[in-house]
Amino acid sequence: MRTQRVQEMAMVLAILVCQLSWWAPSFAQGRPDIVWMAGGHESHVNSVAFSPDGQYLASGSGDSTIKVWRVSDGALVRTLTHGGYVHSVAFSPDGQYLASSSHDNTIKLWRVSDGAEVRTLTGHTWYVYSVSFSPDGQYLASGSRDGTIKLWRVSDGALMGTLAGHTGWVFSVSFSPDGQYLASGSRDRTIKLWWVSDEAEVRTLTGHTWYVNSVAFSPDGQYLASGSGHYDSTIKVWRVSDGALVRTLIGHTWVVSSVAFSPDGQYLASGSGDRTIKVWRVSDWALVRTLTGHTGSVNSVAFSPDGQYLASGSRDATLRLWRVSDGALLRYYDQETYIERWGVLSVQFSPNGRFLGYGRLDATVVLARNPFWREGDVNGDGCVDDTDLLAVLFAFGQSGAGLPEDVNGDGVVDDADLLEVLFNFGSGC
Ligand SMILES: [Ca+2]
Ligand SMILES: [Ca+2]
Repeated sequence: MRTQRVQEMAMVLAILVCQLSWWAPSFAQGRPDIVWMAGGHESHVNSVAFSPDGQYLASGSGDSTIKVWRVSDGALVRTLTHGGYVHSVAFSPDGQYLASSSHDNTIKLWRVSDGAEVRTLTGHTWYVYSVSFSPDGQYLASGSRDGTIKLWRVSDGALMGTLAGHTGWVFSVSFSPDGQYLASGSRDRTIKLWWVSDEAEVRTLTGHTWYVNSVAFSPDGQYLASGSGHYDSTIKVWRVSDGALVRTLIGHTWVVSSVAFSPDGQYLASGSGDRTIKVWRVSDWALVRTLTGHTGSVNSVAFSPDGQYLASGSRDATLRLWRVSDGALLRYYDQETYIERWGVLSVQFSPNGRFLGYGRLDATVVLARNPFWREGDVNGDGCVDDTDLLAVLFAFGQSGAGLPEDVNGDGVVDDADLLEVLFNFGSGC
């Protein structure tokens, strides 16, 4: 059946290639394209995360719950009650689990398929700020206000080790792309690098003169970037192999709240309390662009999976979408119920770049369409090609809400989606 379909479609492709004229997307600025807005939380939304298959968006809130939303229509799939203020949420790489960290000093692990609470990880003695899965999904790391990082085995919840040494709150933890290292940023003004295999400290990176709010590894694992608080306001770039300070990136005039590398590793973006986003070139660490326009602190920045766009969420209650190549502001998603600087706290692109999800201080979760997503780019690499065609063929006949291969979003992967891919074939490549 499928083989016959493939043959039929190959014929259609041949006909289409003869008939198609070049299709060029329009990049004109236009109306925000909000797919849905959901207001079920009772307190601010601190953290949002897409499931790896792009079907769900999870939101963690100060109301002590996590809500799981269906991306396709904004339906509330389930509400998970943690029991304390929820700081962060993260999906496991295989999409089976959702982890949440809370002010009740615990981490909870939930099964995505039925919302069952798989286990509660206890041991921290103060708020758990951040939680992160290792790239292979075997481990979970948690950073706490108690000054420690704990490493847990996902399969049985065993505590593999407590990484002690920081003398201040641990704000953020991150695994290196190869899963060998764990980095932690602390209020004690240092970053520590740890071996995951034996839970030992590799080294302490010193030099920041104020709190280290965020850390991020470059996609190739070579560098670690750290963003610091307002009496420092710099980003430092470290070489992971020997801990050498590669560069101090100077320019922000207030707290650096978030740092993010582009997926292709060419750029580093930083969001700041000085209301700007800065884009740095990794090859020479030059400041290539300062994105201005926000009228409040920038809380969160995220690159699109194809690396061409940057989304920023701010305390000014807007979400902005920028083009990396020239710094143009392309979209401006305003909050219609503007009251007392109800800001955007967390923003994420869906795994294939089709959507933007963000959580706001006014308890709302928003899903917006990325207007520059290339129709038919199933895997989100910015190019519509064989890979996307194969993905649709492979998923042919599947039905369900929010399947990434369901290009036209009608709930079934069929001829229509194949045609969409064929119609846009070659776009962006
Ligand atoms: Ca693609
Ligand atoms: Ca479809």
